[in-house]
Amino acid sequence: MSKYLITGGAGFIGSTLANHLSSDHEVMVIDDLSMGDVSNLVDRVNLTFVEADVTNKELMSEVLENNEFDYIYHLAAIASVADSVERPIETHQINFESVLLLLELIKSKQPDLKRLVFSSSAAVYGDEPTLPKEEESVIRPLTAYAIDKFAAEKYVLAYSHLYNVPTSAVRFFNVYGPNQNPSSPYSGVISILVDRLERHLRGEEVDFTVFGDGSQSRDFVYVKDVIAALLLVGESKKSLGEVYNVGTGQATSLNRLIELAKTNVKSELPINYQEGRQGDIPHSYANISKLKALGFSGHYTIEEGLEEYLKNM
Ligand code: UD2
Repeated sequence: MSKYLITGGAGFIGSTLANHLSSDHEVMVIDDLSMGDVSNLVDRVNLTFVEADVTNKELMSEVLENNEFDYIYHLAAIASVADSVERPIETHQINFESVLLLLELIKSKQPDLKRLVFSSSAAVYGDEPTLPKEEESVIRPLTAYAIDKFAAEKYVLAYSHLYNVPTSAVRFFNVYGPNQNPSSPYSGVISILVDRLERHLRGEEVDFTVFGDGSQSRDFVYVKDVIAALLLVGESKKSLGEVYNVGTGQATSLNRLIELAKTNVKSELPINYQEGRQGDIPHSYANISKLKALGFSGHYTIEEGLEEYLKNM
């Protein structure tokens, strides 16, 4: 039995990881519930929930002083790019300063930590058009969110060679699956689509808005594959001090996604095409060779992931 700390552990990816681990391991979740929800956490036997903000120095210091963790997954963040543009100072405190604080606390209080895994984002690649995105591709972070993620990622990896703090980082592409909050217009497109499908099937008069002509494409990766990647990166020796793309290596257009989802649940949900979003990138997908070289093999194509997700709708 290992001991895990998961920051942002009541959020979408964090709670999926916490629920997966807490059947066999001891898990502590820290979350301020700004995006997450305690109801996402199912197993409470091996799980301790602490409602707190990761920028709270006293609290974080106490947690790291009084526990010996084997693994720390830092998933807490302002996850919305739009929010980061609205609130750059708060974003910087949460998405960057909390990481530096955590690194310093680990350096002084967690000598036996096996790994810190930091969640970065495909946003770091920005609008650089070369595809697929490789870890060594040109980085062109364009928003407060992307700049903080990239800077934090660099710090995390630097602590590995500067101070021997065992770290790794992952760059998530477009993660989807149960428990993703669809409430903001900037929530993941699949969570919004599934919410509209659910409501339409219940008889509500709703439609789904496509920004642009729907030809834009993304690398949509199912959350269960993301959990497998997070565990692999955390446990592998080779991943020490390294960053990994986490995606499927395949791009799917929004139009294809809508067609798949509608066919799957036999829905006639109306689609409303509007002008494209400012700053939207046309295409994005990952080269995942580096992750595969660690032994990763994704189990879910977009068809399989969507089918499983919609089954539990
Ligand atoms: C993703 C990340 C974002 C950042 C960015 C970097 C998510 C949720 N967001 O943004 O945090 O890392 O990548 O490139 O993973 N769309 C619609 N209708 C809707 C919602 C979205 O048409 O109701 C479109 C949107 O304009 C975009 C596509 O769907 O073209 C995907 O949108 P998204 O917000 O899910 O993800 P993305 O790639 O823009």
